[in-house]
Amino acid sequence: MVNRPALPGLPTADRCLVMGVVNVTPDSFSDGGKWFSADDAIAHGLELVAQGADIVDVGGESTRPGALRITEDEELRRVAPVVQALVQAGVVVSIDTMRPAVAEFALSAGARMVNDVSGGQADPRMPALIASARVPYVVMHWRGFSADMYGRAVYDDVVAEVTTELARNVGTLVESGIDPGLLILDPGLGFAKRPAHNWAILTRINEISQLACPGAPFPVLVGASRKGFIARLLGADDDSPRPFEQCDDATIALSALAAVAGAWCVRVHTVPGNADAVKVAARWRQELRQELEP
Ligand code: PMM
Repeated sequence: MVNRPALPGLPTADRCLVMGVVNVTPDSFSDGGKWFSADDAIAHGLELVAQGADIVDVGGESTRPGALRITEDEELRRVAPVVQALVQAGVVVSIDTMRPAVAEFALSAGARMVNDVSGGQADPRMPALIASARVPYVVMHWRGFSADMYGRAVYDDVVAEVTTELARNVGTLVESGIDPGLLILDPGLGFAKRPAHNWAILTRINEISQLACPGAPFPVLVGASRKGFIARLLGADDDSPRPFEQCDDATIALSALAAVAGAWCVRVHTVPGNADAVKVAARWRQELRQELEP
């Protein structure tokens, strides 16, 4: 099953896309502080593109578990120069924000898509902005802000509940006037999810895509890169998780698996190995298709 619609303003390819992450934050989950100055963040975004990223996702607010929110002014101060410079350099920029004012600024500066980890639930003004801007919009599965998200990581059947909750949210967004053809779904790996929940979801990406609502099948974005469930899997015998920056090879393995399973895009912190992985996956899928043809 291929979910690679042409989304306005975004690149198309006969493979899963690669979204490189630029976190302009002092405290992000896995790379906090590394690209906190605008100059470092811009240079990093350009490097990701040179290495093969199709899209660069710029975010100013950390969503690591337990993170407290920053002000809108601070978020804008962090991302504005980075978005502007990357757009001017011709980069396809995605803005990672839950705030309509930040999204609006980034879009006016030339960003092509909005990646909202709350899927419009953090700020009720976001859906109206997206409806009028008519840009691709990432709707991630989200149960609440990072400060206390693990308290909400309770599921009987995680895939059924994630798909039901995403479908409900998609319904609300479409009622607000958003074209369902512009929606990209994301299961929200690590967001109010324990390791076992993330693994269950990863093996059933297709069910996220095939949500029972108008617009399906949806393109699916997978953000597994350097997440804690990988660090736990690869941890030492004493149960200590492996450091995040040593989880990049496993992230590459997951990118290949997600791409073979039909993911539209993988969101990653390092690009070269992931860019290779999605090409390998595309070739794999081509072979599978040929086998199916009479
Ligand atoms: N994860 C993070 C931030 N933004 N956006 C989407 N769509 N999906 C994700 O999984 C996601 C995201 C947190 O990871 P980071 O702070 O290490 O970038």
